[in-house]
Amino acid sequence: MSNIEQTLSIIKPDAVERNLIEDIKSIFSKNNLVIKNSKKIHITKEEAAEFYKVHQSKPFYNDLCAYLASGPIVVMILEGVNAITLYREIMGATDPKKAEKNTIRKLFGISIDKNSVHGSDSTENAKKEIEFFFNN
Ligand code: IDP
Ligand code: MG
Repeated sequence: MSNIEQTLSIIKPDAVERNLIEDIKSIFSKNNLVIKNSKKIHITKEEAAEFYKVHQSKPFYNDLCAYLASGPIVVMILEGVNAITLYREIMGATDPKKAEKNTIRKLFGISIDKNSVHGSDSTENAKKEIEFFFNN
């Protein structure tokens, strides 16, 4: 039985700034991930802090929140078979240097913080993150 899931994707400021939106979207479509909803927004540091709350104890939390709020981002709901795991795979490792060949982060990521994309890591977080950006 196929397991259709939804996950949240963010194209982060470094990738929006370098006009990589269409290149990244084409990787989604090649992998049968359908964009169900999409918006380009510029969030505040407070909103970023709320979104990344799970990381509040990490040493990089402040910089991470400032970074996500530093410019426009594109938030999207992606849908497809096993979308959560599939999207994590095509994104690649958090650190672009460690990401597999042809993953989005390997192709486009600049550094561990400017790694071009976000993707939900579990069913529970996908639901929460989609609600955060789209159900209010
Ligand atoms: P993920 O995005 O691959 O799920 P997480 O561990 O959830 O990685 O971290 C969230 C984001 O925080 C990463 O995408 C990256 O931008 C940033 N980040 C993670 N680890 C570090 C670090 O060691 N230094 C700086 N930024 C980091
Ligand atoms: Mg994460």
